[in-house]
Amino acid sequence: RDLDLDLRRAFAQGEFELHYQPQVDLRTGRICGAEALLRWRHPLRGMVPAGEFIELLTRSPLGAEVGAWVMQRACLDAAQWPDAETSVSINLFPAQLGEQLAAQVENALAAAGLPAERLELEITENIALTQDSAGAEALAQLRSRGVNLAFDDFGTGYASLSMLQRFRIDRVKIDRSFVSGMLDSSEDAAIVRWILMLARALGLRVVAEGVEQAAQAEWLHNHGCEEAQGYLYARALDAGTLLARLRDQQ
Ligand code: G
Ligand code: G
Ligand code: MN
Ligand code: NA
Repeated sequence: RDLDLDLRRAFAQGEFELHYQPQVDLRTGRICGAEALLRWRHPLRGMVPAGEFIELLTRSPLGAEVGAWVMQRACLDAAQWPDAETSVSINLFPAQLGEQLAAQVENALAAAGLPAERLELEITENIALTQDSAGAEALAQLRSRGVNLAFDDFGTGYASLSMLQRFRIDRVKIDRSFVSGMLDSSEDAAIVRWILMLARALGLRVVAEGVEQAAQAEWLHNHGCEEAQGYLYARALDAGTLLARLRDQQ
């Protein structure tokens, strides 16, 4: 069975969906943003676990097409959200990073009528290190237009610090491996405290990923972290469910 072919067919048949995991303001408990996460609803197999296809898309040229669709879909969905402050975050595929990225993002924003400030692009070190300079330029250009840039999985890479030197960004996402260990391991706690300090010194916002327990949220809040994302608040929700939640908190 050729999974790559399966993916092409699935994409062509509209089996991909975007779900959204809320990001919560730790002071108020309100949803202030959401990360778009790709889901595959197979007609026979049901929901295919992300681990079985996203890694493959990441290495496939199909990633460029799926990534462009994600961009459009996420901007259209976010334009429906009732609070004009709620941001949407998108994970970029490596194949999206090139000079065409700026036009792709501008077109998606324009088609949806979404202000650039409401969009955040998440990049991993993996992506940033393999990219060409045209991709880096496109990111810088988009940022000067108001689009936000975030480092995903911050702290897990080999070059987290030099990444901060090379890219102007707005926010870091503390990887969930640190958050999950934080209350039991003094090393993990020290790393999280250090990321928060570093971010403050650099004027970056921070969101902690993988928050599953109220005690973790409280610890993060007490240490100056503004936002959190994780199963404590919600898993990724389908677009309709997220919209209903956002309306409820209006
Ligand atoms: O959603 P989890 O739900 O299991 O996602 C697994 C991995 O897939 C994460 O690392 C996440 O960043 C990545 N991922 C999910 N959706 C997308 C997407 O739309 N684009 C890219 N590039 N990665 C995604
Ligand atoms: O790599 P990225 O950060 O984009 O990955 C997001 C992934 O993290 C998705 O697979 C999502 O389902 C998963 N995730 C989100 N919240 C939690 C959580 O609280 N605990 C765990 N274990 N995984 C989470
Ligand atoms: Mn992410
Ligand atoms: Na992450």
